[in-house]
Amino acid sequence: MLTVIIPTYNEVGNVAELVGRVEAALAGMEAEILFVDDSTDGTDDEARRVARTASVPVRVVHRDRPAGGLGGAVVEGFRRARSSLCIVMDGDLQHPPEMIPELARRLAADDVDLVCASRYADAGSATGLADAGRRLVSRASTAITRAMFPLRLRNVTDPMTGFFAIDTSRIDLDDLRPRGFKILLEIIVRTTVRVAEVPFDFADRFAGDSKASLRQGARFLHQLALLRFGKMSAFAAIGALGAVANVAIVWLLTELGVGYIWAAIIAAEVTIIGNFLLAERFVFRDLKGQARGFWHRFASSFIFNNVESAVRIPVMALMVSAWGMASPVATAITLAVAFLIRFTFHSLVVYRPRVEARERTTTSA
Ligand SMILES: Nc1nc2c(ncn2[C@@H]2O[C@H](COP(=O)(O)OP(=O)(O)O)[C@@H](O)[C@H]2O)c(=O)[nH]1
Ligand SMILES: [Mg+2]
Repeated sequence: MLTVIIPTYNEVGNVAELVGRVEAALAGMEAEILFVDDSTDGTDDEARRVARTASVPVRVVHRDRPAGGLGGAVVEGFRRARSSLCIVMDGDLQHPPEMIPELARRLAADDVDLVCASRYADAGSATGLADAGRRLVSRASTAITRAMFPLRLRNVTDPMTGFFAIDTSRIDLDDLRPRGFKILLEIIVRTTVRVAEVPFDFADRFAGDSKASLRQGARFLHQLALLRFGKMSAFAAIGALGAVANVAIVWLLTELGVGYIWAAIIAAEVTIIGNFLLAERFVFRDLKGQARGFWHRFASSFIFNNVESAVRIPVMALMVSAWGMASPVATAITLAVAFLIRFTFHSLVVYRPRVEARERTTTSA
């Protein structure tokens, strides 16, 4: 038995086509389709209408008070499903229903509890993301998220995908705090599921408009902050300490009669090295074992930080002179962006596991 859970919010133009393709994909399987609907456009009535002629059971749960948005709808679907084997997919046909049998088959092999359909695994693609801007946002937020959870997400290339198969008997639904769009991330980070991936091509929407928005983006950042404050804030604290040390060293050296330029260079390099050693000890301790050797890590971190400072200062100057931005604002923005890039680089590149280490853990997170 398999339950296909489809969260919907105003997808009235997609329901008939979707059910048609899902039922074709489910041919020969014992399965049901479960819509968890928060719409105001009659998607639920349309689903009930289509259900009458469908060849698989179609149930519709309409939530009058939609708690937790999309993530809340998915968890509601888990609770109401007749089967603990569930497939979650979007209601706009961006997730090809023809992949359902493959996901179900992979889940049935009992070495995994969760199978993600990935846009970013080797043969997958994300061309259905509306424009270059959305693609960039998706790529960047995926990289930052993977940087924040390098161990859990080691083998998960697309933690934001909404297309996955899961055995819900392997997780405790009460552990989840769904909010907004990213329920899969919530599951992977808050539970201890064994994860596998299959690639897929993210298609264009069949009908209607995307509900992703800046507001969803803000919720997502909030969710990330709640899920993991640890690593990133420790890294930030070390960075702040480094900034203070930098100023102190410049002061001390100039007091001792060293020229300002030399004092600044020495202070910068000393802080870069100091920050690296502190981050090794306090932030990335758990990743050291599987990463490359000390001198490799040191060299990549050292080079990165030097390039980063060399680039950051002219960029800041440009923002002030060419765009007329106030210099404290320009400084704050470049520092914030540089911080995110630096953290992502360290987590994903400097402490990247060696190939053998990665292969040893292909299915567990
Ligand atoms: N039940 C429910 N479904 C939602 C909500 N927001 C979005 N969805 C559904 O989640 C799926 C993905 O949303 P979509 O707008 O396509 O996001 P995008 O693919 O990232 O552009 C679609 O099936 C939406 O109808 C919500 O608040 N409640
Ligand atoms: Mg969509």
